[in-house]
Amino acid sequence: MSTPATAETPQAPAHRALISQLSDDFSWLETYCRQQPDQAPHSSQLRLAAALVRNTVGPYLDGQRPEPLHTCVVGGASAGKSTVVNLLTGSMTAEANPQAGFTRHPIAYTSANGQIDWAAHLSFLGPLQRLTEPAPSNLDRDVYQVRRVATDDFSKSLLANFVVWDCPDMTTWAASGYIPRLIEVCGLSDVLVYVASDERYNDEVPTQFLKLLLQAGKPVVVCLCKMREADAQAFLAHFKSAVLSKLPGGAINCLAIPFMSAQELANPAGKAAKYRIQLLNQVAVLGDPASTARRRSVRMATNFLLAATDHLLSVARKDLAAMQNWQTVVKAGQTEFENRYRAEYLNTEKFRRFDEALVRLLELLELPGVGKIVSNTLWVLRTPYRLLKGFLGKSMARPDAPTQPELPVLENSLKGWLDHLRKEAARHSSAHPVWAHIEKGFESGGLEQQVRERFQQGFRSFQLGLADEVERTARGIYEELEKNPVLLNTLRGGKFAIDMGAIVAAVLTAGHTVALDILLVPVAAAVSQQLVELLGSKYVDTQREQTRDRQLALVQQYISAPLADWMIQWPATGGSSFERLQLALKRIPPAVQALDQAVTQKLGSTF
Ligand SMILES: Nc1nc2c(ncn2[C@@H]2O[C@H](COP(=O)(O)OP(=O)(O)OP(=O)(O)O)[C@@H](O)[C@H]2O)c(=O)[nH]1
Ligand SMILES: [Mg+2]
Repeated sequence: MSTPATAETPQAPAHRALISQLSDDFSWLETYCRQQPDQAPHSSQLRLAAALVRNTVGPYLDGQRPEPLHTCVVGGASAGKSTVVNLLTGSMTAEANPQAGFTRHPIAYTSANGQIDWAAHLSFLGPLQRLTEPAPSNLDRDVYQVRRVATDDFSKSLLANFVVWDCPDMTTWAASGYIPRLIEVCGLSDVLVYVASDERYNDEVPTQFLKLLLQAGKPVVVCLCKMREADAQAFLAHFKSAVLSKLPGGAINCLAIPFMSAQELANPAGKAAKYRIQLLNQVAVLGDPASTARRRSVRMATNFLLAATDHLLSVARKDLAAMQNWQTVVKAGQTEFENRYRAEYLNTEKFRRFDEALVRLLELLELPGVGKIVSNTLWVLRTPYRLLKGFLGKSMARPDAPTQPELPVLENSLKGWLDHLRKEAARHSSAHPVWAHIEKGFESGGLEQQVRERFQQGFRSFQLGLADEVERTARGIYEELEKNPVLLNTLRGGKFAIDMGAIVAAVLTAGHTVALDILLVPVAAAVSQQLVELLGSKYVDTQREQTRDRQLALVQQYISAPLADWMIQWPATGGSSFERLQLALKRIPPAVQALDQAVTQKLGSTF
């Protein structure tokens, strides 16, 4: 069944950008992972993810038609893969060879007159280059080749719909170098043929590989080879119970191809036909109709990506934990820096301007005009109080603790912060490369110098921000009142009422004793004044304290917070691998979601 090529949709470029970014990010993580000795299985999964994106999902979203489907023959070294490929194509073109690990790069077999425009798709098979000249299958390079085969009646029916891929193994000592080639083609495949021989059917590495393919939702046909014909059924049953039953489910068909004679091997389309036909049928049924098979491949690919994203990104878990630790240490240093600034500078700073503001505030509360006479009278009455207060103030006041200058306090606090970070970096440097990178930054990378420069910039901005903050707040104390005559008059009236109330109370208390009046009235005037001053200074002190808080907030805003943010990000900047890592980690989850949505939209309701 054939589906016409879909005209390119207007969204295609957006899909392409998404596909290329996502496969790049997975590929970068794969390379990153390969550098870490304990992460080898993980790198295979990442490679499969990248391969699914660029070889299955990308072409589908670009409107590539489903035919031909791709079937890939995989398995351990010498399992009989190339032999099975020959059965599938009905020819002897795949080099079966007793040397284990003979096939070294993927080779596609297509019918003599088959289209090969599928290979022209952008980023097809990622880094694998297509060979333009024929080469033997043991050529060990990041390449693939396409071979055309003459078809007989049976293979015509298969090769009309399928490209058959012969793949390298994953089990020889050399395989670690070319496993990525194998996985790249697996990402492309719509149907997999997994080959295992009677001797090595239960080996750990190929079984793990089969598991990965099943997890990715690939339909798999298992071909068990080389056993004695009489043992075939028992062997199949044993493989199912010993191997398959422990693996995640999947569309699996299982068949046996007993040990063939040399004549059968040499004539796959004729003498080996009885084995061949059942194999062809099993593969063909999984690809019928092709459009359904391809849609299933695409759906399974995005399902796998969605389900596996967290696990795929867990390669970076240790790195993230180290970055997190660094962040915690930097933040703790920031708090310490701010506490020192508060204790050593802000708490010792008197903000004298507020004392002047208090004087102005009290002056304002005096009555103007006719009231001035009353005010002056009260002023005279309070003379003894003023003199006494002045005397007591002078004799009791303790000398002010000298205020430390602000910049040196900040510089010392910064020094303490940086010293602590340097020590922590040295302490953890052997635990993780992020810390080693930071230690190197301190030792030779000019990290400290850069922090100091940023501090100076921040300090300048802080001073600008602060410029008349204190002055403005202090002035605000009386200016607000000046601008609000109703409130001002109410307060003045209130103060006057307190003064008068106090005096009247004094006169009433003294009765007709003039001498007592002369004593009590100034005392009452003084008490009422003391009360007003107390309220005024309380208000001004609150403003002073709030100014301290505001100043600390400004230090945070202009100096400590930007410095902390910059230092936290530092390991992930300047083109370091941690920068690329963070970028990949940030972009992959939303990209997988977007890809899934695009696929869901295009697939419609059937999948
Ligand atoms: N006589 C006989 N030999 C077989 C049979 N199946 C495979 N062989 C031989 O076993 C050897 C390995 O088979 P291949 O098909 O090359 O195996 P492969 O999995 O492609 O091996 P690599 O590419 O090296 O990983 C070859 O010499 C085959 O001729 C069989 O049924 N009968
Ligand atoms: Mg081979």
